[in-house]
Amino acid sequence: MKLILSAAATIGFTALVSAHGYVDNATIAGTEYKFYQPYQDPYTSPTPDRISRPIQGNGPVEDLTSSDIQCGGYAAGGINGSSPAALHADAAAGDTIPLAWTLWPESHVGPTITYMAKCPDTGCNDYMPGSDAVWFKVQEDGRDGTTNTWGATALMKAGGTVSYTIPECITPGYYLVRHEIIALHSAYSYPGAQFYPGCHQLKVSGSGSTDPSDLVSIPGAYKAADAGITYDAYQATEYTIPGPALFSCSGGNTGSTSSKSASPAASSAAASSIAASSAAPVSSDAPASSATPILSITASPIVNVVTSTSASPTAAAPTSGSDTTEATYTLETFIDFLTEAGKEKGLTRRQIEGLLRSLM
Ligand SMILES: *[C@@H]1O[C@H](CO)[C@@H](O)[C@H](O)[C@H]1NC(C)=O
Ligand SMILES: *[C@@H]1O[C@H](CO)[C@@H](O)[C@H](O)[C@H]1NC(C)=O
Ligand SMILES: [Cu+2]
Repeated sequence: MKLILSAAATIGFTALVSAHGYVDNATIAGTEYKFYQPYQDPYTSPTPDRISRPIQGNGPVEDLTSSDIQCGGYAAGGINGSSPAALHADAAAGDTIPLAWTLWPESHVGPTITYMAKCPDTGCNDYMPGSDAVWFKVQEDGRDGTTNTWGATALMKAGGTVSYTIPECITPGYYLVRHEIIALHSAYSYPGAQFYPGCHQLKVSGSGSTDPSDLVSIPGAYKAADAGITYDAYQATEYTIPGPALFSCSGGNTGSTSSKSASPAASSAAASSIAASSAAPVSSDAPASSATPILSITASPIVNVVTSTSASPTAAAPTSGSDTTEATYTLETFIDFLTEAGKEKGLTRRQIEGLLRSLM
């Protein structure tokens, strides 16, 4: 896709990439831990010691078979999976741990899921699970029936958290926790589901003696054809959370906790603020007959695509209306739109973000 953006410098790449989210911090046994900060830690010397493993930006992983799906990473860019963190957070079996995400985009509906894996007795800080089956699921929160309330909904307003509980019965020791959101707004075909995983390290105390069985590997636990991976989120159909059954100390199917709030309204307010827009022409290698869309980008961030005829973009736009000549995107959904369009050309989302970055 050839893309020309001019006068787009009104927004910086930071605005672009901070459109997703990541776990900013967690309060564990009364102590606040800042998590890995993808836009600060790599540029800070010395690198801050964290309990959480590095993530590469906050873009999604889309390949289920990639090592990136374990704890983050950027295999295509030469970073094969994540790497151990320096610290462990002390916690007790039975503790509930709230994970505070940065504001999550409203379009990115989907479940939250959390796994744990036992690390060697020497700790997690030189441990990479690789393809070993070591993971058990401790938290999952999918869709509330056929409503628009999802596990991720609580994170769509400032201050939202997702909590998991360390199973009370597990053997004390070091554990790696893998927590993710799966965004399903483009999941109607595979690849399409977007995974946002991250891992942190715990030292768990307690008197339990259970070592969970039926462990899974990650990658491996999810398949493209799973009902929870290829799923049309725009239909009112029940959702099946992918992966293994939730581990429970009683052997039953309980133990999931997640705070969920009723109102998903927050981010549209942000979207309708600030209007420092600047018009910028965009051309693509779509058929020459199609109208040149005009892009106006505001700091909100909002992208307006206005076409002078009713010619529609090559991929489904997030807004509907066949005669519409103007589509409003958040920057986020605009990138999703470009990614969708770029798929035909074999472009990945990362390449598109990189392309936009190089133009700004
Ligand atoms: C990258 O990770 C995969 C596992 O996902 C592994 O098979 C492969 O050997 C790794 N490559 C390197 C260069 O470490
Ligand atoms: C934790 O992260 C949330 C979400 O980004 C933020 O609102 C909150 O201020 C953070 N807390 C601390 C103590 O940094
Ligand atoms: Cu996205």
